[in-house]
Amino acid sequence: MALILHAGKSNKNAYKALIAAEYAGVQVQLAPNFEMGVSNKTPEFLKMNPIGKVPVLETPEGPVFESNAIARYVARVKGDNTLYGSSSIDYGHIEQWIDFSSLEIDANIGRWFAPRKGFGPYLPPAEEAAISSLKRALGALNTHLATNTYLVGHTVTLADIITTCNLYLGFTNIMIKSFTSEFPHVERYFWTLVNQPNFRKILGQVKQADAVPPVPSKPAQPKESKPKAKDEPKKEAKKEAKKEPEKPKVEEEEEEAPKPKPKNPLDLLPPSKMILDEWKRLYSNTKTNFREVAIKGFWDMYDPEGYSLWFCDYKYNDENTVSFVTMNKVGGFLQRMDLARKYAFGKMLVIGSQPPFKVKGLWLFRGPEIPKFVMDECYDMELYEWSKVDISDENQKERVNQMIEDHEPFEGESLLDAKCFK
Ligand SMILES: N[C@@H](CCC(=O)N[C@@H](CS)C(=O)NCC(=O)O)C(=O)O
Repeated sequence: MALILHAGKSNKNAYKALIAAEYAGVQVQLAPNFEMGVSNKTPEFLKMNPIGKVPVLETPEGPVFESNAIARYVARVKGDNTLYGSSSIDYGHIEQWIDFSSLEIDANIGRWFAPRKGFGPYLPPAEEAAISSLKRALGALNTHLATNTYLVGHTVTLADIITTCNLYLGFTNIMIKSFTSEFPHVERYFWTLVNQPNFRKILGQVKQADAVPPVPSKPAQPKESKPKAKDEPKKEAKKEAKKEPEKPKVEEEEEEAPKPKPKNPLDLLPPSKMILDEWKRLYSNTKTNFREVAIKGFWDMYDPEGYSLWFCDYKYNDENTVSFVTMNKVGGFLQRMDLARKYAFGKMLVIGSQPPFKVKGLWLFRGPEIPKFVMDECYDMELYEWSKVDISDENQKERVNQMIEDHEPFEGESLLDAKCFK
């Protein structure tokens, strides 16, 4: 019989238990017709959680409240999984990261986000303190993840589930790319985890926030700083506005009428004789004699004035210890490159028969450089070393050919996977 979880459909605290349930093979169902602010105020609900907060899990042995406790219960109810690791020290570390992500990450994201959404007073120094504590925590997490794929051991544990759900709130609401790019290992970790099938089933496709929510139009004043003299509050408000940290540029813009979308600068480049779609069609339709037809066709079409070719090499190959995680990581990269589909073609190879696997790729971009918007908007770009292909060098040209045709062996090794972006 399924356990009943009382929560709305988009509650990141409920996601913890729902994802844990997927890993643990436990049936958990959201209570039908749950309505936040109504269902959690009824006498029946208050019997389950006297302070009326969600989520609450109904079990045959009685209710459990507090989302971490619920997720722990779900992870353990059958007791035949590794969500809690396989030794006492794993268990200790899993609990350590659960507390860390709840107290140092989730709490500070909440202190930053909630006042901007109008839940509680907006106080610039408090926001500054929350952001600074959050950065300290993300810095520590980033250092740990520089040499670890998961928080504990070599598989997903409850610590990853709870940490990812906590990061999810930040990534989807307030931690925009320019903020998270300071923590590349956290970014890699987050996108890898949310793209695991058991996470994806619950979270769907995750999209990073592209703007920090603006400051509420009437910032609340702290009760203690109530003005004595008539003209003091204005001065205070002005001073605080000056001190405001990380003021999002979007704030002022959001008030204005929408501007027409500027053209992508790549559309303003001089026309090229190379038609990218023609190359993509040739690549897709060539089933035999690939060298003679597709590769030859590529070089016949290639326009070094209008396009450039780039090799990329993953900087953290030592982390690629699990084949499916490595392949998912590359899959995630290609999904995020969707924004460049009109201007790029790519091949990504996962190389080797044993871990750690190497990830290398070849990209064709419109224009003489890697487009700036790709660098700015696709965080994966920073995870690779990029070098421009010198097409006057026959060895480099041959390497391009081998990457396009998934040549095996590649640089003496077999291919675990080859993905194409077209
Ligand atoms: N520490 C609790 C936090 C629960 C919580 O704050 N829930 C919010 C919704 S996400 C809520 O029920 N708010 C309604 C209220 O405060 O009355 C947990 O992890 O379950």
